[in-house]
Amino acid sequence: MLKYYEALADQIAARGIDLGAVKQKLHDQKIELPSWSFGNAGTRFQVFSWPGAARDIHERVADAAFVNNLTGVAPSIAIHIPWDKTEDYSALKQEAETQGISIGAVNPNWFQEPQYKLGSLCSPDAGAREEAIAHGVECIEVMKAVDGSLLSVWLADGTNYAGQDDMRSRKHRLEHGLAELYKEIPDGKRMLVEYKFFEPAFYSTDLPDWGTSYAMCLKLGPKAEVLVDTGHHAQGTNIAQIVMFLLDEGRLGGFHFNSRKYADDDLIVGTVNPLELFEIFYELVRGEDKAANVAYMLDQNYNIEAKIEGAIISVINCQTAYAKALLVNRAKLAEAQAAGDVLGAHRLMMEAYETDVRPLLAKIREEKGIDPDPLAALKASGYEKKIADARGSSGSGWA
Ligand code: RM4
Ligand code: MN
Ligand code: MN
Repeated sequence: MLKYYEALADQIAARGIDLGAVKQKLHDQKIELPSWSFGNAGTRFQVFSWPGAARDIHERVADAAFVNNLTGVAPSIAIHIPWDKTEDYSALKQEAETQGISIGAVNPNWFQEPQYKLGSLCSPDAGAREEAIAHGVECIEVMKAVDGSLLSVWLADGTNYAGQDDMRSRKHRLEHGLAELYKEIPDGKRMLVEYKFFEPAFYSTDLPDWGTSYAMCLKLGPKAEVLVDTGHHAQGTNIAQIVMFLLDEGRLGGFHFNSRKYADDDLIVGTVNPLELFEIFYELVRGEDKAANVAYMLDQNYNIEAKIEGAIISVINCQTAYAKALLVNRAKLAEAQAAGDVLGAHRLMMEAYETDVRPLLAKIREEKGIDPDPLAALKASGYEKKIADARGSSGSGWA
């Protein structure tokens, strides 16, 4: 790939794009890996065992660090509590740091305990609500101990039948529960509020869409921002427009990237609809400084595919979409838009999207001092065989 770099550089310059600025942005890009993607996972039909799947948080950290070493742009790992529960969180922070990564977002788990059958923060059961708040506070303590800056809130709360619970009361319980957690968020740290339009509840979801999350964040205060999980939208939703709106309002906290064909499939980002991912990254580029604090996280599982390879491809797909978005000539685009040149404007977007940026990404890696081809480096490393031999096939799933 590297041998094609000069030709690409000429092509980019001829389009009036500042290649040095593009490269700087690509050098600075960061994608956070989810700890849960390194263990065994599956659907509600079956969890498949994968040789070498991580068995605990220590192995998940090692795998994430390995992916960071090969890609150069994945320097943190998100954790899910209690899946990643450990005795000593400052030791965990140290352990990650010695391997060159940090602990990122802390994700409370409000959906796997029996008391959460009817919900967590929104449950009709006051005891369940109290436990849910206590768990959130515990996770904020974990966030402090690992020196993370994000509490990532996703609730499985909702109802399955009309009349099952009073939706208005649930809204009030949600406001109360979130406010109790918000009080505990230290200055300089943030609470990201995720939404999902269905599943596991199917009649109503207490935080069903970005607008509801946004309304909650406005009530809570400036440390609360919306988290966009790309898998959590109805067919046809324009996610790029949601990204634009939240950025412009200063309330886009971050992403959970994945791909979906139908539902919350958690497939590898950029595989089902790479054009949509490009459109999202274009809005992030367009947002300029307003996108400075956005957290880019993956939320995926590799169920039938190789996990380390899946993580590397996910990171590369995010780099690819970002690189292409950086190649849009925005000055020309603005001219075409102002002139009402509908298809001229569209072609400027597509010209960037259709550019083969692989030589550029290879060049960035070379400049970072890593192998220009991370997948070849993975094969050459023997890492997959090493972990398969050491760990066997008993890696923990959603424990
Ligand atoms: C949910 C949501 C959350 C994730 C869980 C495991 O659908 O995307 O972010 O933590 O799945
Ligand atoms: Mn998510
Ligand atoms: Mn999801």
